[in-house]
Amino acid sequence: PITHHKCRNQLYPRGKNINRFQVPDALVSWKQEYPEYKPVEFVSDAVLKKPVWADPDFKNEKPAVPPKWNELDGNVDRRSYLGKYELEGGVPRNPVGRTGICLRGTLGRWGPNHAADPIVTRWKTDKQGKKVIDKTTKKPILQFVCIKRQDNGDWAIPGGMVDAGEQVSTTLKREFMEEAMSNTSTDQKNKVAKKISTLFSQGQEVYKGYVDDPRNTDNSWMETVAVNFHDEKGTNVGMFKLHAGDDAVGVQWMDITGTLQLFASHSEFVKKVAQLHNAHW
Ligand code: RP5
Ligand code: MG
Ligand code: MG
Repeated sequence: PITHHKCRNQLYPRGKNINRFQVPDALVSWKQEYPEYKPVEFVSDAVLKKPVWADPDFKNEKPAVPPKWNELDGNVDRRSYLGKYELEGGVPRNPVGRTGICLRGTLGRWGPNHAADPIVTRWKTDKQGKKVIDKTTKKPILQFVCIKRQDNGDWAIPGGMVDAGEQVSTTLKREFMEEAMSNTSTDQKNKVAKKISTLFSQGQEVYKGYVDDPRNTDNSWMETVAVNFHDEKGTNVGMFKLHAGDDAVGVQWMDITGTLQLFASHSEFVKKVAQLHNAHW
């Protein structure tokens, strides 16, 4: 069974000293009785302002049109990749288990919040253009486009939220351009757009499901589709200048190794990419 760690037992991100209720490993699952469990209630100011990307307060307000849980609700996808989730007090319950925080935290949607993660790779090469082989595993080393997140300084895949009604394929490309190639000059734009379209037309899905994201709560959680776009010859995006933008404050081609420490469950997704290409890990 899947479990979560990064959304437990620590300060809630972007909150004002919101400490999660302690949940020991053995009591994560809802199947275990935990009578003392009292999750801390938290909704961020940004969510309380009712921006377009957030749901109404379904717990306290009775909207004229009730949400369609576990369904495609208008253009909001309330379906989970983990199957049908349960409701508790009229709102979804995190299928992976307790997090020590309830309500939505900083997430906009009750239930699944859908994201997409583009993992753009090339081979690491030396000055002569030859693949660099790792000394211990004797396997070639892959590099991926990695961004530094503004919110907590973690290195991460340049992913982002799927907007209401947006196709996942659109999110993948849009987030990559926003976070990793933000200031492509106008004279470069057409050339870049063409190349990026070619690269992004042949992705390989490596993961679809729950993300162990530090923002998850008992009622709201992240799910993603992670897709690999590989520039085999390094002649596509491998040649472009990267530039951090939007909520990214840094960007670089990062070597893929087993020691990578990335945001949320991103190391797990990147590992799958290494395996897919029989590369060093
Ligand atoms: C993670 O949060 C996903 O894997 C994705 O990378 C990211 C989306 O959130 P923002 O980058 O928009 O904050 O759970
Ligand atoms: Mg973004
Ligand atoms: Mg992002």
